[in-house]
Amino acid sequence: MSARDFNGVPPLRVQRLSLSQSLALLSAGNPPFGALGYGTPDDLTWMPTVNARVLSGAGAMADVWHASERIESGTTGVVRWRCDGHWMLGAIDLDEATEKVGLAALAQRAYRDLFESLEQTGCAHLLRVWNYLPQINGDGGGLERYRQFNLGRQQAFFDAGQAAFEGAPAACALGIHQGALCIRFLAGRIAPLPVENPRQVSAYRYPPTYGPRSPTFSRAALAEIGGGDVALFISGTASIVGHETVHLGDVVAQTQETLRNLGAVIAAANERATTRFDLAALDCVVYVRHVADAPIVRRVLEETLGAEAHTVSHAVYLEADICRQDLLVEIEAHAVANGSLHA
Ligand code: 3EB
Repeated sequence: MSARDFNGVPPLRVQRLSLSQSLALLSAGNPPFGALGYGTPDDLTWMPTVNARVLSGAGAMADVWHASERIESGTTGVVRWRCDGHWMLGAIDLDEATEKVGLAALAQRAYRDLFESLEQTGCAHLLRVWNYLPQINGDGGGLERYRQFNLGRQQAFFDAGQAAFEGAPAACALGIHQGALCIRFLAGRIAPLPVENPRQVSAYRYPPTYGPRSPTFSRAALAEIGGGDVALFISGTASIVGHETVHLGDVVAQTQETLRNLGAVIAAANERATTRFDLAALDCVVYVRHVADAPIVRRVLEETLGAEAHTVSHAVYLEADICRQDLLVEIEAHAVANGSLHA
C-alpha cells in the first residue's frame, strides 16, 4: 500500500459555519476537533480566533474541523494542540510586550516550539499555517515588522531542519490591529504536495529587496484527507505578478489580478490530482486593508464568479493589513473534492 493510499488516512473534514451554527454544534455535546473563528474574541470564546473586524453581513464565522474520535489535547512550550494521531491542529498566542523580545525573536521561538510539538505528536508535516501579526507594516527599529517576522520564521525552519524552500507549508500572514502574535496550524503524518503558481516567483525565492530573509510558504498544498477526498489549501494570494505588486492603488484591478492568481494556482493543483478544483467552489477568507473597499471587492467577486457561486456566498471578509504596504486585498482559501493525488 502506498504511503498516500487514502485507506490509511483517517478522515479530516472542515465545515464553514456561522457563529450560531458552530455554537449549536458545541452545545449538542459534540465538540469538534477544532475550529478557527473569524471575528473578535468577544464573539468567540471557545475556539482560537482571528482577532479582526468582520466586514461581511453574516458576521462572525468559523471553520470547524472534524477528525477521528480519539482526540488528545496537550501543550508543547507555547503551543496548544489537539491531535487524533494523524491530524493535528495547533495554536500559539504570544505577546511581545509580555515576552519582552522583538518580533524576529518571538517568531523564531514560536516556530521552534511549533516544530517541537510536531515531533511530540508524530504529526511531522506542516500543511497549512495562519499567521497574524500586530502592526505588520510597522517599523521595528529599521526593519519592517513583517520582514522581522520572516527572519525569525525562516531561521526556525533552518534550525529544525524543515523545508524552508520547496516543500514549505501553505500559509498566510496578515496584520491585525490589536492583540498578540497569533499562529494557527494544521499538521499531519504525511507530507502534503506543494503547489506553486507559474505566474509568480515562489515566495521563498523573492529577491532580497523584499527583506533579508524570504517568506517561508508554498503557494498551495494538496493532501489526501481520507474517505477518498483531497483538500487544497491555498495560501494568501494577492495582486503580485512575478515578484512585483501590480495595480498600485486600484482595488478593482488588484482583486481581478488576485482572482487570476487563484485560478492559476488551482490549475497547477489540478495537474497533480484526479479531481478538478474550481475557483467558484472555494471557502475563502478575503482580507481588505480599507474597510470601505470591502463592498467593491465583493462586487468584483460577484461579477467574476456569479452571485450564486459558493466562493461568493461563503466568503468571510476581514479587516486586515496585508504584508506589503501597496497591497489592498488578499484572499486565502481551501476546498475539498473527491479524488486522489497523482503518485
Ligand atoms: C505574497 O504573495 C503575499 O508570509 O506567510 C501571502 C501568503 C503572503 C503568505 C507569508 C505572505 C505569506 O507574497 C503575502
